[in-house]
Amino acid sequence: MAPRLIRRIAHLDMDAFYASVELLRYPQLKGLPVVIGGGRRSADDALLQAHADVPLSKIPVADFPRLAGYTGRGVITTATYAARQSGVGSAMGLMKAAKLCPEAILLPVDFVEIRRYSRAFKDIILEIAPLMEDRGVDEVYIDFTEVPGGQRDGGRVLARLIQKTIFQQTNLTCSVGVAPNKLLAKMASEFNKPNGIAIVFEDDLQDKIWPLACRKINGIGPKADEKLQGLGIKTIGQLAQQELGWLIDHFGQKTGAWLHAASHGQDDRPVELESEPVSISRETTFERDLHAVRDKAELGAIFTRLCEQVAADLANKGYVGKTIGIKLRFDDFKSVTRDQTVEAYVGDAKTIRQVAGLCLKRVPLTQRLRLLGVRVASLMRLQDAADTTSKQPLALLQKGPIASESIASEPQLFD
Ligand code: TTP
Ligand code: MG
Ligand code: MG
Repeated sequence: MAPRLIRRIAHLDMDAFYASVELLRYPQLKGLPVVIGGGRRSADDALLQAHADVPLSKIPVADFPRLAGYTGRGVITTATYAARQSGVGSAMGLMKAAKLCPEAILLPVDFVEIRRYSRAFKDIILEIAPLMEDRGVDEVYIDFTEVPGGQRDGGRVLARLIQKTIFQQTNLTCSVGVAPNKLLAKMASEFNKPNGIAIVFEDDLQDKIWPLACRKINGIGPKADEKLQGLGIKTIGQLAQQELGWLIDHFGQKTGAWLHAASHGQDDRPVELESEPVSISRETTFERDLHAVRDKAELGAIFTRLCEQVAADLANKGYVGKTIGIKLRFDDFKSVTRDQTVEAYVGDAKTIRQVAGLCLKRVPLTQRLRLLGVRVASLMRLQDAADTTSKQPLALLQKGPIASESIASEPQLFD
């Protein structure tokens, strides 16, 4: 008989993620205090310009901008572990950090690179363990229960395989916690950071979880923590000693019951699979109905803004698309949609605006409009598209359906 499977859930979190991604292009900074934060500054541009003739990895360490003397309102998004030794970390003001660690190197965030590596490490995990829940830019939950190696040594064997494969393919390190549920796995992934693995079983509750501060429970924020402290409860163990009824009296039915369960390490939330979006769209209902001719300027500006928002959403989620469409609702509440499929995958606001503009020409615009929407569908991940897309996304524009004469003679919006 096959051995009974016990529920094993992993939480994987990349180490000093934004900073580690920068170190991939500047490996000479490895082991040094580096903080990421603020916008791109003249100092960053100057660095690149002054060394335009050498590879990034050859820029001398001495030439990088330092925190010392920083003035401004920027905050740290993250810091390397070397910098954390000086007490700096996420969300701290850069000016304060400059006092604690003036020699730290200060670099801006490169969101395009961040998204690329975020997608890359998740794709690597999916190849090995398909039950993955995306929890943001640098972390995921993975259901190890039925994956080969997921039970061996409490999940350590599979955790090590994933960790090693991510490192081999990206040069990035991560930390993994494997536990009976998401709640405990999330805590465990921090136990041995960076580049660590921690295994937690139900029986470890008292030794490994109860001594921790209540704040370590994902879901207990600063406010709840303050209230707990006010009631004399500092650790998860102290929380676990409270009667359920007492917790409900102080925190209400829902939160009280949750605090009770969490302090006892109970959590039965499933790992929810990533679902691929079918389309990405934005629409807006106007404050007053707008007319294609009389309100042309206002409508044009709204149309452009919608296209920019869709382009930003696509970029944030890491997609490009081939089918661009519009939706209109008239003052009598009738709606129409038009779309057009182009040859190459696109994602930039300008191209979306151009193609959506062509779609709009196919609609008679004699009635007032209540709503305008822009949608991009037939999506592909940016990363996959980069390999297949030709570099001439605009050749397509001639290929779409041409507005008929009668429609073309109607008022034209947004040419
Ligand atoms: P975290 O996983 O919280 O931190 P981290 O990956 O930098 O470091 P650790 O090794 O402790 O996991 O956050 C992931 C990224 O999210 C981080 O690299 C930068 C960004 N971030 C912010 O922009 N602001 C913040 O306040 C935090 C906490 C993170
Ligand atoms: Mg992290
Ligand atoms: Mg994280």
